[in-house]
Amino acid sequence: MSPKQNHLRQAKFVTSAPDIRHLGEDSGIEIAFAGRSNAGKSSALNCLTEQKALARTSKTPGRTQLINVFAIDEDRRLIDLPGYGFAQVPLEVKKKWQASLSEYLQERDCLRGIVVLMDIRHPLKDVDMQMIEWSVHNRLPVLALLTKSDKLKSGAAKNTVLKVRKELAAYADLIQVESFSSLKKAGKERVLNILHDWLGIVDEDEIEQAEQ
Ligand SMILES: Nc1nc2c(ncn2[C@@H]2O[C@H](COP(=O)(O)OP(=O)(O)OP(=O)(O)O)[C@@H](O)[C@H]2O)c(=O)[nH]1
Ligand SMILES: [Mg+2]
Repeated sequence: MSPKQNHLRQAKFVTSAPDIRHLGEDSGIEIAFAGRSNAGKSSALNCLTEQKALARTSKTPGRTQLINVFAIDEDRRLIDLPGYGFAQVPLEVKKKWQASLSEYLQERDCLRGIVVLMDIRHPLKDVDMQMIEWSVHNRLPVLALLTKSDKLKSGAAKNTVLKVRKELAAYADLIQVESFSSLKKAGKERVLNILHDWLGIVDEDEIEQAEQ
């Protein structure tokens, strides 16, 4: 069932942090969007929050080099993480942002789930597997989101989803796999359901029913 109200629409930009010391208090709930550069993280955030330019998107990989924080309300935040695994960036810059990324993942207690975004045409690269295995190791739920599904015919896209599910079957208790297109808004409802669930947002209707 889809959430009647998309609470992500309330998301507002809070800050761009170079490292976790510049983030706000480690309380409430955070959901992080991670993935290789150019995977479509910022585009997905804009699509899911129904805001055209909340997160900056770019044709140039490596655009998001800071930890961008978007608040939904006082207790809930979405985090746009710097893209990983992009080679054509000066080594010093790359090292610095990989360090802030791994620090965020290791130390942020309020992190409740990670969306690992992968271009549906190139899923499960080594760096993606590292991210997924790290999350599973830390018992953190993962949504493996196969982005830019509009680039494949629907049969091919479905096959890729099935293939990726099969490859990640060992971690099925913690991992969900979905296809997604920011361009076509495909898969949006399913993703919103998962994120509302992680954020602990329950439909008011459901609460009423439970109380009766
Ligand atoms: N066709 C298509 N293109 C997309 C989709 N999502 C993103 N793109 C394009 O892919 C490119 C990268 O998108 P971004 O959202 O900036 O990617 P990112 O993961 O935030 O990249 P970094 O910030 O560099 O890590 C842009 O040119 C987007 O327009 C999609 O669903 N379909
Ligand atoms: Mg980005």
